[in-house]
Amino acid sequence: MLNIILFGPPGAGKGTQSAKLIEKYNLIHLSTGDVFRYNIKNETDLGVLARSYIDKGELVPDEVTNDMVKDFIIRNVNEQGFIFDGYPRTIAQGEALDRMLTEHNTTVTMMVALEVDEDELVKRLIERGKTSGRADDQNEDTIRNRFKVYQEETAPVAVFYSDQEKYRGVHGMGSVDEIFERLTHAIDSRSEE
Ligand code: B4P
Repeated sequence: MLNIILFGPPGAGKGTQSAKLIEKYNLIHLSTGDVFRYNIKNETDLGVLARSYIDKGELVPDEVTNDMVKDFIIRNVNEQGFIFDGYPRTIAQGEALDRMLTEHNTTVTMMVALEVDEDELVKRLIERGKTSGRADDQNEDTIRNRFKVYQEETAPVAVFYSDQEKYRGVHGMGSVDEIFERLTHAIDSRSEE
């Protein structure tokens, strides 16, 4: 299986690039953010819980997120591979993902990380907030809190995969197509090794 973690801070373009990557590599897309938003929209118990964290710019607790990912992997384990978009976001999630994949005799192939300046990120999120209806994009304090949480809890996940020699950073500024080309180059050069 080709299992790729698409990593980066809020607004880095993970969702945008995932949509293109799944088509090119025929992979299954798991965006934990999308699954939470679907549950929020449908007012499920998971949605009510997730909303109480997301609207403040906090992370949904690891146990809840990991159980959701576990179910998703079980349902799709016969596919060619996964793009994990926005997951793992903590070291505990990274460790859980490694365990879940090992149970299915597979592993994380690589992490590709979109590297984008914070000023550009804030600009993109505020712009998206004008049309997305997402409460977490509308308030600058919430956006700043998401960056703080990213630095404290999520950035260390890059080190976790770097230590396993699976990390590749990709410049995430420029047009969507330019960035896509950089990502595919990083992925293709890794799978040819
Ligand atoms: P996510 O849904 O993962 O979203 P994100 O980080 O805000 O955005 P992404 O990087 O996907 O950006 P996008 O392509 O849309 O997370 C939302 C929340 O859910 C989290 O804060 C957290 O609370 C919760 N959550 C999710 N996963 C979790 C987990 N594993 N554990 C715990 N909690 C979790 O791009 C952003 C904008 O930029 C778009 O408007 C896009 O059009 C624009 N854009 C993209 N590429 C561009 C480019 N090249 N140039 C200019 N604009 C660009």
